[in-house]
Amino acid sequence: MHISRVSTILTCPDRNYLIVRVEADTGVVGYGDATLNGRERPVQVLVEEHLAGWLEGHEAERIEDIWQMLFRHTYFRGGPVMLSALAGIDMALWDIKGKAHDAPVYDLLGGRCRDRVLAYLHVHGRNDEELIARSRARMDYGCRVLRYSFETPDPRNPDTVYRQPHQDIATKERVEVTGDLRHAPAVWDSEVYMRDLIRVTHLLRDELGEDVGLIHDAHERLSVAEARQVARELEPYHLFFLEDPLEPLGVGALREVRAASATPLAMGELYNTVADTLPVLQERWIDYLRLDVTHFGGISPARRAATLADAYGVRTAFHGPSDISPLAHAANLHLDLAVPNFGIQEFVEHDARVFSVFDWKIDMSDGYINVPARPGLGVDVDEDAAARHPYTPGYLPALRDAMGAVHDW
Ligand code: GCO
Ligand code: MG
Repeated sequence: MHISRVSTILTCPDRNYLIVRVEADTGVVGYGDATLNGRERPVQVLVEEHLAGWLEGHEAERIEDIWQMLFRHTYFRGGPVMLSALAGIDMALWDIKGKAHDAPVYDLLGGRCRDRVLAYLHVHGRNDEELIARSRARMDYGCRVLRYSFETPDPRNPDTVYRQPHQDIATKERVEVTGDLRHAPAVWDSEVYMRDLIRVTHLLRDELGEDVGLIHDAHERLSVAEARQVARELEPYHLFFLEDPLEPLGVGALREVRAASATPLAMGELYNTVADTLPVLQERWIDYLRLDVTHFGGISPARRAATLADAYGVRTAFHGPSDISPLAHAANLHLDLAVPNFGIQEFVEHDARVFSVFDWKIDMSDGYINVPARPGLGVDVDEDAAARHPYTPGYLPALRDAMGAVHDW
């Protein structure tokens, strides 16, 4: 079975998704996700103009060989654009292999280590009442672990609200989809946020009790001193984990956050290569590795990194936001079933419009996802529907502090 054609589909049923489509000479078609939020077009050009031609004629089942060739051949390797392109190709090849052998990808990865997948959803509140009510609704739905975010009015300036990024679809106010960088940026004050974080976490524990796992994403907005303080002050509320207390390149400083507190830490959604994960694993600075399968080059390297993490007692918590498509979410779930050191799966529900393009239904009950036993990744793409939703440029918002200086978003 040889690759006969590689192409891309860029579609915006709700937000932008870049799909890589690989066709084999047997007629089997595989799809993979190559979406890089806000930078979709460079990835598309890379796949179509630089990689597709080389792939055509290659044996479709030699996934690792193809991956190594594409990764190393550039010489100037790495980075999110390159690795997202590779991820789209890698996922599509796993999809083809699964369809050709009539097997779900998790079976090709060694088979299921578990029957179902523990997942967490986002919950966002514009005020305390809403956050508590929405958390209770999630718990009534069966959720065992919640990732909470909230809004804090500036005590000195009531017109200003500090809020964390979130993708709580039900609020219909996702902070992560804006127009473009020319729009007035949001403002940020870490001191006000930190004070409120401790207050809100205390409130949630009080109101929701001990039987729900709590996750908070600091989204790389803190300094080392701030991260240390927050991790320590959150300790009494025993979070499931505190996510991204520091920006990824500042990993060395994680040692200090680790030393300051027993709060479990999670990191990894901005890593692109296995080598990026080494310091945090080797030093055991994190408890959960949060790779984004689409920005990490796909299923093949994510599997390698998970194996490495296992050796250091670190579990997986793959990134599952709505800015990657159901194809990537499916890839996550196949890995979740197959890796021994699975921890938890982030799961942001897509807007209903997304399913007009991606035919995929998962069943979540009692806080766990049951993965359908369909061949390949198990997601069908309606290419005509995709064509009806053309690409619409969109970017993440920008953040500035009270002095007008750029702040990590
Ligand atoms: C998360 C993430 C996302 C990112 C988004 C950026 O933990 O889910 O932080 O929400 O902000 O993927 O495009
Ligand atoms: Mg995050």
